[in-house]
Amino acid sequence: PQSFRRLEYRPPVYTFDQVELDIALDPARTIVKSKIEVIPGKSFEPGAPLVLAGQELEFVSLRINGEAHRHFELTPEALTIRSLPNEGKDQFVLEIICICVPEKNTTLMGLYVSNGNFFTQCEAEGFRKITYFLDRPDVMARYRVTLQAREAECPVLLSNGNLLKEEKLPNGWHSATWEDPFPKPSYLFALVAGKLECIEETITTSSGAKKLLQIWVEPHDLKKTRHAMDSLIASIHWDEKRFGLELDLERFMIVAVSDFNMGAMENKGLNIFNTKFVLAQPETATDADFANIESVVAHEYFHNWTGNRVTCQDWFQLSLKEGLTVFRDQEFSADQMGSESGRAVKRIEDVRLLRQLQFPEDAGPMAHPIRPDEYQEINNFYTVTVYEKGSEVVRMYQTLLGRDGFRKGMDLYFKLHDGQAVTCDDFLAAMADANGKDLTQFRNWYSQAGTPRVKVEEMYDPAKKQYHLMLTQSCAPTPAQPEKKPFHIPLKMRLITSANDLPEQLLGLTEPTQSWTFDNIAERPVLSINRNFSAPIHLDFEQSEADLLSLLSSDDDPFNRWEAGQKLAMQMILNNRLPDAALMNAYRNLLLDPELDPAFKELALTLPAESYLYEQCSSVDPQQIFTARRAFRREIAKQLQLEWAALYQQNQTPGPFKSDAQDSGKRALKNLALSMLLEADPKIWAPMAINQYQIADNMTDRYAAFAALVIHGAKGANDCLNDFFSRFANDTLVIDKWFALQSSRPPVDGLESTLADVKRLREHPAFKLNNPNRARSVIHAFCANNPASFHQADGSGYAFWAESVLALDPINPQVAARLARALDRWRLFAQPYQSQMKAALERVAACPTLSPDVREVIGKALG
Ligand code: B3K
Ligand code: ZN
Repeated sequence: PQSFRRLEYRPPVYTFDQVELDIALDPARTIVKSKIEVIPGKSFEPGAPLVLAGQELEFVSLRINGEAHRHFELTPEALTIRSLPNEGKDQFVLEIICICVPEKNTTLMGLYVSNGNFFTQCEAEGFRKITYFLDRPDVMARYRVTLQAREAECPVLLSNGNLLKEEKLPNGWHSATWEDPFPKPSYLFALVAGKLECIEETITTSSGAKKLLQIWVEPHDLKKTRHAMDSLIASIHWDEKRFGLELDLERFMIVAVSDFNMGAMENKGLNIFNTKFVLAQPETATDADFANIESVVAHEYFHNWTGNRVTCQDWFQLSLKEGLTVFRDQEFSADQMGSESGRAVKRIEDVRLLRQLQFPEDAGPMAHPIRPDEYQEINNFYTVTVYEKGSEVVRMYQTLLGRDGFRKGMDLYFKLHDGQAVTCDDFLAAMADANGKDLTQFRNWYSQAGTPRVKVEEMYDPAKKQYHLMLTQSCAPTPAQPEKKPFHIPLKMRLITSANDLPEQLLGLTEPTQSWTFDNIAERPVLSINRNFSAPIHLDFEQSEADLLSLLSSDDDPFNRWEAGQKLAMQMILNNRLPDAALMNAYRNLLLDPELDPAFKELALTLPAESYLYEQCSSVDPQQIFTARRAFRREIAKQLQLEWAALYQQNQTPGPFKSDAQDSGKRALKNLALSMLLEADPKIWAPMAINQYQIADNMTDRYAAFAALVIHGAKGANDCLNDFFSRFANDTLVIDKWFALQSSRPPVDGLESTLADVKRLREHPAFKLNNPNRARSVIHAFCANNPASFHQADGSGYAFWAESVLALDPINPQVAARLARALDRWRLFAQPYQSQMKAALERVAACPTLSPDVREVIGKALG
């Protein structure tokens, strides 16, 4: 398979200035005419051919400076044009006509049809499926786009930028012309056409300019757009306030589409979203959905500066825009929580996700630095490493430089690079230069994969009243990186004593081993280190249970308070122990503490995920871990049954539904209490869950009750399943939840296996393999979110996985490749699981027609 390497980057030979597109939309035969001003690029040499990327296109004609041109070659991937006027030294005008077939396009890259409407997805390399082009992010051009379609079928015609004109054409056709004043790479191009309606608002931005905001959806979804609009407005104001960044277009549009490979896409002025991240009403969306919508809307909006105004030189630099934009959306969401404890809750959620998903990636066969050096298929590198670890790396700049220093770095970055396609080095240099800091060693975070480990050793000398701390860092080998250089690791720490008078400090761990001595420490302190998760590392610290309990009950850093509880639970679960009296007491006190945020209590009483527990083992027995974790949970459920019952009553949220941090935190705790009660005794508590299911006025409560019944195999679960389906039969996103809940149900004694259910669900009339959300709600939910059902000793889960990857791949390689990742960590598992997984991987590898996407994932897993 072909690999692309970061160090092989060459600037473009030619580049584009002005691009005119004329697109006549027809599902069976869309005619694309382009007229492009071509000029020499940075690597230009006289006589060099112009090589344009193109895929799955029917070529019609080529003209240069108005004349038919015959000197070209066509392959399935490229159009190579030779004998350019004056050896290409002068600007010339290239005109190409080609045809594509949107209705046949199931990959959802390029131009495709969803529910009868047209949409595009061009990042990373989808534009080449629309026309022949220099489809690379360092070619930035100005676009003027005319869309034509039959008015009856496509009354709405949208593209990037500002609307210039609309015209009636003969035979029931019409057209709209859009112009984007900002130069952009092709991956930010978008068009949307069809029967859509919008809500709109006009806002005034910081400079006093009026801007039109629109959210376009299918007509029946209009009533579900308010929350997305509020989120957009809040994002616009936040970016002005926190970073001084203003919306630069007269109009900003969001469009929702139900067939979409990922969450959303930041096309300039025309963001296209998976419906899942736009549509919400209390009756149909959970608190988690509301929060996700807010953060994805913010994320795509923030890309307007971090990604669009300043873009990436090449795809190896993806984290330049993604890590930074995730950091920005995390900070935004934290601020939206409205309190310090809310910010901590958001931080815990983000770290939990990082450790559940990114740590395994960083320890597996697909491990790569946040700036990868090699890829076969770029779509495989939109990873939790590039995004979430990338965000942690950006956060470390802020930790090292302070908020003001970070802002100075951002200001310099925009001052130097607005309108350019740049690299991660440029970002680092802006941060360093704006603050007069040497960040040379910090670069290792960009070049080295793997999660660093920091070993903590401490010693207290009561005679000298000295505390000694020794930190040792290491990082396990990852593919192509046997040896690692030391990282610059910022560690927030505090020594906690009964006087409670020592301040928080920031330690910079830069050497392999480093020691610190703290004087005048009156008594043996309890160490609180890596506070607020200041660095994305593993801590190897054999802290006593007594110290962990003390942190759990009183660390003033909420993250480490939570972390102490997680560590205690993790150690006990992995040692097959049940919670002891001391831990139970700590849990009880925490739950009863009136000062603590309900959302924090919910997080503190939620056990570490199985996927995180796996990473602590050298040989994983998934059934054993499931059983130990479940027994541990049941013990907490049973011993605190009275407390759970009280919390259930105390955390009701009467009055009209609000998706704010306070109410959603209460609902989270109340619904954890409900689930714990069913864990303790489904017979007694099922009626309360059924009642909640029936009277709920919002999806959070209805779904939580439903899920608790299904997960605990309670009586009444089946009635709920039937009721839920018929109640929401017309709401695709809610039906996705119905599928996903059944596929992610862990094993229940006395019930048939979840795999049997999943196989039935695949035959359900409402199941569609072509629709990514629906496919994910059944297949990915089972293979990636239901470890105890998936990892069966007889390999039946893995066989289902292999069949599903092979079935999805010819339809949609990106969705298939995502699923293929589910077996990444096969080498970590004990027998017989390991051999069974290997056999399933080999079965997929044997397919001769695999997409490059799946081929890369499977090849690296077996490699
Ligand atoms: N930039 C897009 C992701 C595109 C994925 C292409 N396979 C969404 C985002 O990160 O905002
Ligand atoms: Zn992004």
